[in-house]
Amino acid sequence: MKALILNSGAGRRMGPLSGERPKCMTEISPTESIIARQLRQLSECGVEEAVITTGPFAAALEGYCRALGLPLRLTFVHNPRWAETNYIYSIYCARERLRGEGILLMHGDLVFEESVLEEALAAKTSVMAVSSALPPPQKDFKAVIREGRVARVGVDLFDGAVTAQPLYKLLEDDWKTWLGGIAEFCEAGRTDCYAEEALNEAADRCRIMPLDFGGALCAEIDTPQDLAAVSARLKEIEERLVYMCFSTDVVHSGHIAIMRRARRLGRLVVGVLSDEAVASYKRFPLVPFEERRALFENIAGVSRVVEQKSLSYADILRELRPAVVVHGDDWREGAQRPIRAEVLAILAEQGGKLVEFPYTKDAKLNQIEARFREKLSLPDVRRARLRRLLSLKPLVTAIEAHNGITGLIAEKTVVCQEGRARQFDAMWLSSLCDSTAKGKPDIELVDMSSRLRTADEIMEVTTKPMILDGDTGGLVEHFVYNVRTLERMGVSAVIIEDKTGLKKNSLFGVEAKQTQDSPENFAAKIRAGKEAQKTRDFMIIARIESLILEKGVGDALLRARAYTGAGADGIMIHSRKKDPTEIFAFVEKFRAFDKSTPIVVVPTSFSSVTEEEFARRGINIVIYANQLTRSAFPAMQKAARTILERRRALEADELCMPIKDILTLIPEE
Ligand code: SPV
Ligand code: MG
Repeated sequence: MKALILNSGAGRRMGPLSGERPKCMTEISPTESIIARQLRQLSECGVEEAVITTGPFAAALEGYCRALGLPLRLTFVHNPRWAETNYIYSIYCARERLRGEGILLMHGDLVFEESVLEEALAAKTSVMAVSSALPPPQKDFKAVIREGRVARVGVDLFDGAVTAQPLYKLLEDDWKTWLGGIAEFCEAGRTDCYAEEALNEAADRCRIMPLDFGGALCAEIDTPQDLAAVSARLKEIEERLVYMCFSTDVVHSGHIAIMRRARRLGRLVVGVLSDEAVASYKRFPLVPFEERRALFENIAGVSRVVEQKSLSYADILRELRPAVVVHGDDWREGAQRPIRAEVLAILAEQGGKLVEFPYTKDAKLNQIEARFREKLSLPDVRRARLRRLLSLKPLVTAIEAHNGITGLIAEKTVVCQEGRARQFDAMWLSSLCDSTAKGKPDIELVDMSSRLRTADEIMEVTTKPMILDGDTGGLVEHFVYNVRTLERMGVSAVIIEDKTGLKKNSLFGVEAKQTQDSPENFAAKIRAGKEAQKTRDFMIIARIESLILEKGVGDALLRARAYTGAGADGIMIHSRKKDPTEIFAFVEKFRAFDKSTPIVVVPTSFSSVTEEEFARRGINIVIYANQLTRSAFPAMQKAARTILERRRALEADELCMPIKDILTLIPEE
């Protein structure tokens, strides 16, 4: 869209300020004049061409504007009769340059906030800037609004008129009508009136809607008093704190553009989401917090970078009390909706406002995200992340996965509650579920080659860290090989249990004959594994079966000391009792002499205990070891039974996911 800026007037009311140069060259801030600000704003908003009418000091104005070097095509049209005519005649002089398209029309002494210009440009209809918040001025423009349209514009209207400013966005038809009226006026010699008189005569053929800028800045500078008031407002706007938060690892052109727009609203403070908060709602950040912070600190126009520690804005908004929060409008729907609602409530309390820019889905960004995901699934990157998470979070959660689809559920399931997003941190490759999926008992019958194939299948479609259930670890001679294989694959941890001989699932307890290894033998296995491993990231976690085999907390503690002494990177304490008392007794006593070794629990039996309680008691990893398998099987059985009973599939349909959903469940990349 083309802009038309009217600068042919003498600006006499400015006194000496317009004595040697056009009024529009008056400085309104230490760095900008009225016209420099207008032209910058236009080019920043995507306007490519401006037609400027000139009067006195035409050459000086043209030279000045061109020297600004803005990416705008500039055309200057001189009104030779500027001293005796009004701007209606300047428009008439420029008419040949203004035909055939819509126009953004403004007076050369108008100063406005970007939001006003942006809204005008975004309007689907022709608009004129009006304010319902400001009292109608005595001398300046007012508009009469009738049936939602601008019916008359002038300085002498009073009854029911609202404040108006000479900033119009005119669609081609409306502009053509008005321009035609201007030509008729001028050709009839009526050159000493406002162009709006021609508009008023044609008003019933135009559809110009009021664009209410409320209390935002949009004002003409006619006098030195106006200048002082506008300059003070601009200073205020510049100081206004504008906040926006990013979770991204890469800053691309879309982010720069939105920051540039945000910066125009005031002093931009950028929040960078903490690693933990990013990991909780999106995926693990590839670039750690400190580097992300540095990234934003080095972006022009960002005045300060702060850490936002949670997805909820509540704490940071209460601390910073920004006048404006900026966000893409994509958060109006979906998981972030409650977070937006909370932001709106706090801003209402604090007298701030939310500005939302249209969110554009960026194909390039999707590609970057896909590449990041690939990177997150690389062995070195994935392996290290369990330790990273343990250092970041008081409690890490893992859920079982036994094939690609359960891996995807572990990867992608997110719930948002009370301004927080929750997802699982890691995956547990359970021997029970891997065996069950193959219709086999959990007795180390599914051998390590098969288990590794399952691990690989899951890893192919996920990025989260994997903890592998290593059963007894097998023979020491085999275990050391397996440790290296797991490391190479990018598995983060293996948990081996201190049993020997034919292992049966622990949840049988003493009902099945099971033998516990001696603490010395098992410690030796751990030591051999630790010596074999090549990276520092990989973890060998020792699982103590003393409580399962009813040997008591004392035996478990003895073993815990031996295993950590042998280099175990974590202790898993298991129990099949509903009552967690024994588990908690172990944890308390263990923590009395070991504050840091991570403790793992599998609350299949003691499932009533919450994560908050585990964390409070000093437990670091909670594994939900079999819930996906146990929930899927009854559903499958029920569908199978229903079909058999009804001898058709209709009744089973309501138990099933729609075909459309299953086809799109896994998008093609
Ligand atoms: C598994 O999930 O295979 C486990 C945990 O080893 S448990 O079944 O509780 O023994
Ligand atoms: Mg197992």
